[in-house]
Amino acid sequence: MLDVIAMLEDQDQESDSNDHIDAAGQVPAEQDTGTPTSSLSAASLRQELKDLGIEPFLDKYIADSVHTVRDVLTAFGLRLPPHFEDLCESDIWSIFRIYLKREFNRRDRLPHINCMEDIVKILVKCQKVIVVTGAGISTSLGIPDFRSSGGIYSRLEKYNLSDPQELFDISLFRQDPSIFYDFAKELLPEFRGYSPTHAFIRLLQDRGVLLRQYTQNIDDIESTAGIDGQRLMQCHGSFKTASCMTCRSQVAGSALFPDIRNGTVPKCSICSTAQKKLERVVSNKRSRASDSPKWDSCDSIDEDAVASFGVMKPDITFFGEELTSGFKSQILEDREVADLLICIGTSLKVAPVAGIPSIMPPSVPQLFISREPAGKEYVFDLELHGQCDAIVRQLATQAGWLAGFETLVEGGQIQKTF
Ligand code: CNA
Repeated sequence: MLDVIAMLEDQDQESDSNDHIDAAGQVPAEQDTGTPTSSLSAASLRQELKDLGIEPFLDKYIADSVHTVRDVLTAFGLRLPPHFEDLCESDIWSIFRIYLKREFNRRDRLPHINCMEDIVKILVKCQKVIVVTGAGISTSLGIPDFRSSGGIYSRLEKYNLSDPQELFDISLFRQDPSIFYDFAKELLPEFRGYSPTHAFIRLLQDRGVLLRQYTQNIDDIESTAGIDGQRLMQCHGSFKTASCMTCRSQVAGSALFPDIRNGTVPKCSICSTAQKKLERVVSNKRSRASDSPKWDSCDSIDEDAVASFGVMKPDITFFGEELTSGFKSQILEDREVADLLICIGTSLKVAPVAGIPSIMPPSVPQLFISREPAGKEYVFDLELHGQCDAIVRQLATQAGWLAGFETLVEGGQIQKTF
């Protein structure tokens, strides 16, 4: 249903101030010019919703029967996409209620944060910073992100996937691991180094103010940058280790790198010696070998398990797999003590990391740094748009930390191929 709301918002071509409902709760009649005559902006409506609460707001604007739900949605600056025009009133009601609930719960921007100087004042004083990172902090190292134009999702035509996320779908991997390994090389760093943005996060750690970095990245560059394992939550796992799909034995991720770079499917050294045994098990699925090793102890083996038999998989979390253990309890603990949230280089499209900003206490300042704006569902106190490496350099400069920052950046440039 939230996607439906996003669709409504995508239709919102105009700014908040263009659609109005008047102070007495009247949706003004459109004049011949089509321009609303009212004086109360969508922003004021939102404020009123927060002040009154959902039910009294509905009492005021809907229960009078003067306005329809569609009127009020329009006044909020939302347009129904053409293919929604046929929805019945009860469906529109459901969408409207979800929208109101979300608006009601949306945090308010902190009024004292309006520019970089304001956030720097907070940065130099704060003690417990949560940094949420995404693929954008590694693009300057030549690792493409997912969703930018030119990112990985834009290059997947040849795989005929209905959704680019399928590339990281565990079911597809089980069916045909070669699809993943055909492109996985793109995600491996070419050399051991880290970006200035990684250096900035390390600087926060060195200054003793990094509470935790929650990274969605799987490239494990945080380790190269020296982020302490206790301060790091690799929410989607990483290439640091890899496990066999069948016997679960674990190896260092770098053992797979030659295969990944060649685009070949890496195999488990333990299971590959047992290939003949597998063939026997497959031909007689119900049979059990008397010496029953771990990998054939089930009653039947399905075709996907056969396709991925003995295949090594980096310990990154695919869609359909459990998230890194401890994420939920850790973020709930951290939110209680954090005094600043910085999100860098992420489109905030993947749950549950995308939900971190909304679960922070509203009084904790929130900064967003990325090439593109955060979605409309987010309310950051400040968004700084552009190359994150340049923006964090500016922040370090204004905070008076430039020397320490540059030293760390230099350390990241040592190019050593794997
Ligand atoms: P995404 O959805 O591709 O978004 C990345 C965001 O970063 C985009 O909004 C870009 O505009 C922005 N961006 C790109 N480059 C820069 C830059 N130099 N400066 C500032 N902003 C920039 O990726 P997310 O991380 O949000 O999505 C989560 C996915 C991506 C996770 O599951 C990851 O595992 C996955 N991923 C990781 C890597 C990696 O580990 N390096 C690479 C590609 C994808």
